[in-house]
Amino acid sequence: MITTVSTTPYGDQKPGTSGLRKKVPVFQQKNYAENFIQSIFDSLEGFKGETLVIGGDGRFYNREVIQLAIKMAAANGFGRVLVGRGGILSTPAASNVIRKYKAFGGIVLSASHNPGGPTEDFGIKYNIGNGGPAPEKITDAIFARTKAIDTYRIADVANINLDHEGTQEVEGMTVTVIDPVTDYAALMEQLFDFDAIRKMFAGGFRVVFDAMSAVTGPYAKEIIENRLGAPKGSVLNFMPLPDFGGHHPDPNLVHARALYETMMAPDAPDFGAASDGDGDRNLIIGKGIFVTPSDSLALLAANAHLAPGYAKGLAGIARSMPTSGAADRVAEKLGIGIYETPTGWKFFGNLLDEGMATICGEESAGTGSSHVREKDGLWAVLLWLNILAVRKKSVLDIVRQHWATYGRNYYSRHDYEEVDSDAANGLVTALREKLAALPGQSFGALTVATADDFAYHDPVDKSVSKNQGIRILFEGGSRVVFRLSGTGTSGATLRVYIERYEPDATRHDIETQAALADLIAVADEIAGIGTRTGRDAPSVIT
Ligand code: VG1
Ligand code: CO
Repeated sequence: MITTVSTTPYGDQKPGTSGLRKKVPVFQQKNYAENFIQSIFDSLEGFKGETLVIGGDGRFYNREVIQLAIKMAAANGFGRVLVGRGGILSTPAASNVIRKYKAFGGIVLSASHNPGGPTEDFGIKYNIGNGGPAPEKITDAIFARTKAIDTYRIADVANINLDHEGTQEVEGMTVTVIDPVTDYAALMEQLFDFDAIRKMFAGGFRVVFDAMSAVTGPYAKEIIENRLGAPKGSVLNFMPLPDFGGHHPDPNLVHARALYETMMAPDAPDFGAASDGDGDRNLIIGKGIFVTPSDSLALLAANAHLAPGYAKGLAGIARSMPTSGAADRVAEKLGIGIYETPTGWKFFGNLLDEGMATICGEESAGTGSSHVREKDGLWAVLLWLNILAVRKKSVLDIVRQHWATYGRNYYSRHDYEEVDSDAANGLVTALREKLAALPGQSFGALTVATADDFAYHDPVDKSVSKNQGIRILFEGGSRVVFRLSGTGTSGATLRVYIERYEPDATRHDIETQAALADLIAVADEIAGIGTRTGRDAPSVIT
């Protein structure tokens, strides 16, 4: 039986950089998840009888919302749901399933790298038929709908069994539970030279992959250990847990500290990597060297032709605006296009669909390609392994050689988390008011060349996205960028991105924060970070 239930709007269901993210107790309010899911369906057209993909990163509340989404999809007229066994699908795997089975779209349940558990974070995101996050036009429509919603539709049936593969029926709609790993692993086998990587492992190359008790565990076990033959035990923390073992599944130097220390030890393995809660981010650490995500993007682009899936070369590279310019130098040398987009993977979709870009990346540890429409943590790890298997050099040597060829972009991001929202907004407003007066002003040895609030003009659909981050460019090419996070769930998070280009190879060994010290001081001087936020240091430095 299908029921129509009366409801009232909450008013706070605005999708951020990557879907709607809130604390679990917020999602547990009466009709809260139902309102959002119905608002998604109400914002779409033409899905009668079509396929919807549903899956999530296995965090606390995943199963409950998957049950709701299936019952509501049936009541709203979808013809088929594909759902990962146990409700599990990593974000890139969900993107692949949507594309492979020509689904109308997908619902991905995750709060990515944020902690999980009864009082931690949850999230719902809608992906369109190309497998990527819904563009702003759709997320704006969803938000508008959440403010007006008065009913939702749901099938009044018992819970669906998610733990056995096979097909069931819910009010005329079929629900097929699929293995979450199979299709994804097959895609990776098409892109990379598994034989070469297998040989490298057989020759004693040591890899360690930390799945952080999150969704990539089953994928990494199957691919790295079973198919590529890395010794058992190479994949750590491979059991997805609803609370990620109480940790932040955030693959950075703070939350993946143990991996970092392993890789800096004298007897370190050859290659260390980690992924986040939903499997779309990556951390790459070689023996004795952490590779910044911006450098990793540039390196992967420069070497991608060594993997079978990219042997024909790249059409172009796209990076988010705050990501360092290291990839720009590679694009210039390859004679291909480089695109600068706002933060958030949804902005890469059009460039990938049109064949303008092949590889994309963000400074926040996201890298991916045209194989899916999400960033893809394991993909980045496998591309690195493929490159290492072909070049037969250490990560350190490869990175150094890259810097020697292209110069080094010193880069760091300073996050001020859980700052008072009014203080953070005040800081940004004051900065905006200052922008016009900044060019020509000097701060010590640094002179401002240009200052603006980044606006993106999508070359494909011609849409314009304004207020995407304040950037201050200095003469000589250094810059600082300020923006507020769109994924946080409490207070505001101010992100300050700092970059300096160093062409001189004799100066490639400076400690990063030291190399950026003068810019860090000027960022504070211009924005008044300390005085406005009351913080004397960032919460996280990456
Ligand atoms: C952050 C990152 C951004 C990324 C987004 C989603 O957004 O900065 O680069 O696309 O998270 O990634 P924000 O608005 O907090 O800066 V994930 O792995 O959380 O889906
Ligand atoms: Co993520």
